[in-house]
Amino acid sequence: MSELQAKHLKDYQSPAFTISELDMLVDLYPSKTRVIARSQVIRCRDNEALLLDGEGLELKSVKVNNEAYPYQIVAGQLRLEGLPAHFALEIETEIDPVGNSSLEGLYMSDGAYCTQCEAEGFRRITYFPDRPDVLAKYRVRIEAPKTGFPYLLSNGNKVEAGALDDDRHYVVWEDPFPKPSYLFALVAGDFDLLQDSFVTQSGRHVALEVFVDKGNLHKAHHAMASLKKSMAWDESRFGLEYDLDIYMIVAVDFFNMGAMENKGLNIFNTKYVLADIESATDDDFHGIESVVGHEYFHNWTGNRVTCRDWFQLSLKEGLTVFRDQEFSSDVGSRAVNRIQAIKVIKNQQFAEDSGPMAHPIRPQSVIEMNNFYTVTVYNKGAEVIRMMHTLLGEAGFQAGMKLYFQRHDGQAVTCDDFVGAMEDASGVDLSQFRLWYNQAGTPTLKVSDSFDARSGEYRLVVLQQLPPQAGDDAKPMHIPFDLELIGDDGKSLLNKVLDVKEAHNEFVFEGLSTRPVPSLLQNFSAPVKLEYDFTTAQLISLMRNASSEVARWEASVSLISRAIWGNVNALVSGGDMALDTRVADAFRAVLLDEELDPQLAAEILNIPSINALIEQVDSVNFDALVSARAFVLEELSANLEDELLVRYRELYHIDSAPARALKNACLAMLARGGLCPEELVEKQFNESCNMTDSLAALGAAMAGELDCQDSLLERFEQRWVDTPLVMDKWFMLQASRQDDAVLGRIDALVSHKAFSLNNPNRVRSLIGCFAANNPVQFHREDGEGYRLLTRYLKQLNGVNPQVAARIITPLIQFGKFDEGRKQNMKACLEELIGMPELSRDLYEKVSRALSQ
Ligand code: B3K
Ligand code: ZN
Repeated sequence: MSELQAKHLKDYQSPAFTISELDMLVDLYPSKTRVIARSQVIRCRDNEALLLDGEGLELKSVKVNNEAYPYQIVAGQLRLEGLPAHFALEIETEIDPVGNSSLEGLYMSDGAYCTQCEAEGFRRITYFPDRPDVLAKYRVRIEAPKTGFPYLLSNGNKVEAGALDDDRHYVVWEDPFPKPSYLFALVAGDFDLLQDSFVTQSGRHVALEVFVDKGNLHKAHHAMASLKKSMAWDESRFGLEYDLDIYMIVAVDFFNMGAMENKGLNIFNTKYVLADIESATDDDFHGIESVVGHEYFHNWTGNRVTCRDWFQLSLKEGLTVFRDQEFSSDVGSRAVNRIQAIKVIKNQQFAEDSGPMAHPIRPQSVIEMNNFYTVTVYNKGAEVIRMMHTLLGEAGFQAGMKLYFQRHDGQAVTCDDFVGAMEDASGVDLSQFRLWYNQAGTPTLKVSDSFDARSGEYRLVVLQQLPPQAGDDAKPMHIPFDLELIGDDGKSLLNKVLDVKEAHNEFVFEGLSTRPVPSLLQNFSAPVKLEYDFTTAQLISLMRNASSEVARWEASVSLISRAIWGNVNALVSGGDMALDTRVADAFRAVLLDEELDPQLAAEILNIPSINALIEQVDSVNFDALVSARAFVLEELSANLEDELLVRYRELYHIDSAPARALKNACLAMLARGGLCPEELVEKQFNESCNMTDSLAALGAAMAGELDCQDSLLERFEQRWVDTPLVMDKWFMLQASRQDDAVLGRIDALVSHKAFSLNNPNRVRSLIGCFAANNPVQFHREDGEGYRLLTRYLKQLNGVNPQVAARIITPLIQFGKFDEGRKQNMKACLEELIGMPELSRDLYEKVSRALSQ
């Protein structure tokens, strides 16, 4: 049980020994790879034993200064005592890459060797102080057969290569930058290679290389273009240049997450590299650009300055997500990117904040670190950085970044160090703001207002309420509150960021002739919930007149959400459902507005999902919600049918991503209303030469339950059965089907030749997507949806615990559901917790859920 014990931030101790240099030999064999690690070790504190982490290793020998040395293995760690102040340590271990289905440490992906070391995977390669505050210089020699493994890659620069006996060869890599073990990478395999180069602003020539599976070279160009764009953007916006002579990206099919920023050698999930117009959607292209950017930006925020300990993960992740969001916004639509980021917070992060895994962006205790690569640490973390940007302004923020690098380049530091640099460079007091790092949960702002026509005074009262997750001694936070006041004539009267710092705040605005419409928390200026009793007329006015496009979208979400909740109430009280014609008219105006960015119009027409709606309330009548949402969609669709068809036809032939987005949003709305003509869908499917349109047609056929849906699904499958990333889309469509037969179909698809429980992308597409994106069937009253997920979680627990723990999320977030569903979910969790070999990953989540 000792390994199930939590580690606490308050117990952090600096390392007793550090490693200045590591010289490694990795002699690759499928199930008996030999690793010899020679470290230069320096003692930092006297009278302490050297403790090295290790997991699943076969230890062959331990030497100190070339002599065999006594050791013990205590709780999985290698323990050496009585060591000198400075010595050479040599450890030989043997590992089994083929048998490694967890995809952590060294493993095989489709015949190639590759590694994943963050957070604690290096300990599966050799015994080592596997913690981010031990920074060493690496020299790595890789040996492998020439056949099948012509490319042998690691971090830094290639310094030596040559032939060996038995058709084997070797390459030696040296990374001049000291790094923590989590940034180590190794790849050996046969690939197609796309080469290019980049000249940095100071004139350094950098070789750029993208390695992909054989036959996929034509799908690597967008990733390469995205890399060059990212490098140029980081120079122009942040003044940051690349620092090695080579930057490599390798795409592998078996990968637990999106990508990994290993120094000089990024390893990517193929999903975030491979794309061409036929097989990838516009969203896929956008995703690739943003992930390539994200990993590249880590070179400074993460690699040059890294985390002292894993509790500080948001130091690099929140900041790097902020940077990738800014990149996407500078090179694309700022409003649409902001809307997408807001949706992640409201639909997923708020759910995490109110569920059993709630944690501050700097968690205080952790059992399995991989469980904390969360929307809270990443996306709320990015919102916290964004708030600092709002408070300091771009110039102040950039001054803070500069000071941060001046002070900490080459170091492993804390979130406090980052805030300290921001504070010192800008002179802005961030002492209260620091609470964002400590307090979990989502604060609520309750806003009310009054207007005195005689004095022309408008008064805004903002009450700040802290959630229970913030703890008993929670204190009010510093919340930047962006406000616009809009006059009767639709003109902007004031645009300002207010500082909300107290539990009770009042703001008075003078000299107004009429009562203004307030646009509150514009641009989602803080990750908080907002309560204000908007009238329908106010929301419609905001949809039309708010100067922020994001605020116009927010108003549309509030308007349609209220219509849905109104109908939920009608259903519950036995009344009739109805849709206010003003609501339909407001959406009609969006469709008719030729000035509006079509992508923004598409966002407005994409009515909030069931899961998004659930996040707006504390408890839900699920069945009534499903019916009310379907009713509102049908009404809206019927009301707007003519305009939807006209807009659809106008956009049909326009070859641009924004036009496709709006066209397909029109199609989807028609389909959900049962008003989508079959021939329209078939025509689009037949004529489409891009994945965006093909998939949208297929989705419409399924949403409208058209007769052609099965034949289209079959044709799609036949065409793409050998293209795994496209089959993922097909699995997702299958998993999202709302009819009762979906459960049986999922069980059958697990035996499909394109499916494998060992491949995380496949698992996420079929099983993960079912749980996360098919609420109607997942939350079936009879509990069969929960039981289906549980069956696969039990299998995955032994195969890949990290992926299992990721897709369990909807099963532990039961707090808002009725007693019957809660009991069904809990029964599944009880079954899991009773498993004999339950992984740390699942144990942490399941036990937290059950003790809620
Ligand atoms: N740093 C990696 C994530 C590692 C996840 C380990 N479970 C990718 C990223 O955030 O850029
Ligand atoms: Zn990252």
